[in-house]
Amino acid sequence: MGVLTQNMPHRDDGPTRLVRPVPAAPIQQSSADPLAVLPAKVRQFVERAVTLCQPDRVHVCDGSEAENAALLRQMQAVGMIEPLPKYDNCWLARTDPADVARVESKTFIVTEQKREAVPIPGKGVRGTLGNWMSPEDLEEAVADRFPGCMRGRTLYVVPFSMGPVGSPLSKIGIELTDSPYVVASMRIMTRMGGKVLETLGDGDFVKCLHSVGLPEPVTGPSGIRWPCNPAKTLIAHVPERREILSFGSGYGGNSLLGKKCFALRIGSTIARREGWLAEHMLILGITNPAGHKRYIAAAFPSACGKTNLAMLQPSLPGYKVECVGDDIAWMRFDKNGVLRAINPENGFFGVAPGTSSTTNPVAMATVASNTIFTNVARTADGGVYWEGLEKEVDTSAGVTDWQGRPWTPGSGAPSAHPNSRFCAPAGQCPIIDPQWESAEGVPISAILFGGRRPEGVPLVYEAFNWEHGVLLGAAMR
Ligand code: SAT
Ligand code: MN
Repeated sequence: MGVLTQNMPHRDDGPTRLVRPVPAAPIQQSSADPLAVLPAKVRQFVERAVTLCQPDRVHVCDGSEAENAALLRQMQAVGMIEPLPKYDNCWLARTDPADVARVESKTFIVTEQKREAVPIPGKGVRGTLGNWMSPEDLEEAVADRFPGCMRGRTLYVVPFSMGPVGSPLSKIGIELTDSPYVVASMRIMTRMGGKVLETLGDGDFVKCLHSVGLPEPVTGPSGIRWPCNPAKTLIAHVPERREILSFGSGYGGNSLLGKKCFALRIGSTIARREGWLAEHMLILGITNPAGHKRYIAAAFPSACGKTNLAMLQPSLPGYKVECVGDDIAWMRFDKNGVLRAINPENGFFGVAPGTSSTTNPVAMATVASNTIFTNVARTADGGVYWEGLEKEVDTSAGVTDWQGRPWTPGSGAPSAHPNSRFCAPAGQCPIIDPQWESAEGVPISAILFGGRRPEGVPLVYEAFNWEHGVLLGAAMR
């Protein structure tokens, strides 16, 4: 246990390299000791990761505009991202075709006892609710992957808050990553930077270690543009120590560790201890024609339309919907017994295909600036394109598909990867709820459960009361 709290063996190829601050050119950091700004516990965590992963440089992220601009420039220089001049400060990343989605089969919960992590099915039945790994197996897996894995790269220290910085419901994490794409994305998806360190002080935090798993030097265009190591991908969680270890993938929930790994998986174990709930739910406010407003939460699996529902424009006259969050809800009962929810995230990491001015004009407005697109197609005039935009984007000047190849409509293959994404700041959403950053959370009046059930159940049905609702929710597949 405690893979991050003890020194791991590493390949012996001479004396341990000194950690140098990042050279002046890409990113400026004034102090000769880049770790001087870190609280003692964070510093210890970073030093152990440096010993294990052997990065060439360490950079502590302050979250500033200047830092972000430098990172973007640096990624552009190596071809990891390209600008989308049709919009304001929007970028396109194309990943390795083998690294395009979250991989649940390689995602593990590490506990002493298997039954603490996953249900144990009867004989002959294959369990489908998560994967378990023993602490001993994790230690072996880490020793097989992490030693020296950041050679030639920069280790970025990313302090982030899930929930508004300093709010009593918020929690702090520190992600150490060797991917600048992860840093830029975490800056959108979480509250990230120096203010988080100040708020943290001596406090405890969730320890997140991420590596693309491909030390330099690498060869081949894909390895330089999008380093990853699909054969060795592993995403492991140790609830007891509040640790997350992610190796080999740079994509979405595999690498932006504040999202699924922290806000849902580690979050739900913290929540169980502290008496609250971490749920895969959107949160929205509905105002009826009489001006009465209610908030609801809704749970659907990934890529089922949570983002579209969270940004709904009602066709019923006189109704108004406002968005609090599109993916994750942290909920607890207040002292009056009212269930209250916050969105711990700071941005939307939504599926691009199918999003259009018809299906979700609010999302289209949200992603028009300061957005990182991943694996969408690109038009010749520097705009984005994906399946669902046929009626509103002129493709006559040419389209480049998500793998960088020329694409023509009707060619059979999709132009954008089906799991291509936009990563956009929530504050830019035109219908963001005025209470979306409220410290105590919004009161929840109902919970919707949804999924892909084309047959066997009615399209829509309603529970008689909360108790019946618990039964229906628990009986869903
Ligand atoms: O790739 S993510 O896990 O971040 C998105 C999702 O599956 O909801
Ligand atoms: Mn999700």
